[in-house]
Amino acid sequence: MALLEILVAPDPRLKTKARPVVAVDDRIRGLMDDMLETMYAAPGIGLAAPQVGEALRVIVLDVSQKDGERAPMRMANPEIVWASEERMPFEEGCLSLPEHYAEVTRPRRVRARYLDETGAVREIEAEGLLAVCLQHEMDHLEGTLFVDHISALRRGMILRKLQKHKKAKAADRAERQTG
Ligand code: K1U
Ligand code: ZN
Repeated sequence: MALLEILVAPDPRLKTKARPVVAVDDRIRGLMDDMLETMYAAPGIGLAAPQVGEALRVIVLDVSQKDGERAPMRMANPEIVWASEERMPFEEGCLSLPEHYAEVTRPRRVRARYLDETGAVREIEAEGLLAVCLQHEMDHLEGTLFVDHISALRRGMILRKLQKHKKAKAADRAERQTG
C-alpha cells in the first residue's frame, strides 16, 4: 500500500470529468487500497480518484465513528439511482480545499448503485453523513467541488487564498533547494 499525494485546488485535474472503470482488476483494487490508506492518514471520511490525480470513477468512504471499528467502502462507477425530495444542509469540508468549509444543501437520502472491489453490482441506501459524503465524492467524479455549490464571490475568495498559499509553499521549497 502507498500514501498518495492529494491535489489541492485550484488544479485543472480536479475540474475534469472522470472516465468509467472498464473492469475492477488488481490495479483498481490497489488504487482503492492506496486511496483508503491516504484517506485515513489525512484524516478524512472520503476520497475520490481525481483527488489523487487518477481520472477514474473510483471513490472510497468510511463514515464510521472515530473510536469504533473501521468500515471502509470501495466503489467503482457509482451512480445515484434515487434521491429524496427532502434536502438537508451540511457544513462540508474537502481534503482538496484544506481549512475551508461551507454549508451545502443536498438530498437527505439517496440510493446508489456501484461495483464493489470484486466487480459485483451493489446498491446502497444512504442518509445523513453517508449520503452527504457519497454525493460529495460523486461530485468529484464530475469535476465539481463543494465551492461550486456556493456563491461565486465566496468561491473566488477561497480559491485565491489556496492559490496564494500554494505559491508561497513553492517559493519556500525553491528557496530551501537553492540554499
Ligand atoms: O472528498 C474529500 O475531500 C473528503 C472529505 C469528505 C467530506 C467531508 C465532509 C462533508 C462532505 C464530504 C473529508 O473527509 S474532509 C475531512 C473531514 O470531514 C473529517 C476529517 C476527520 C474526521 C472527521 C471528518
Ligand atoms: Zn472533496
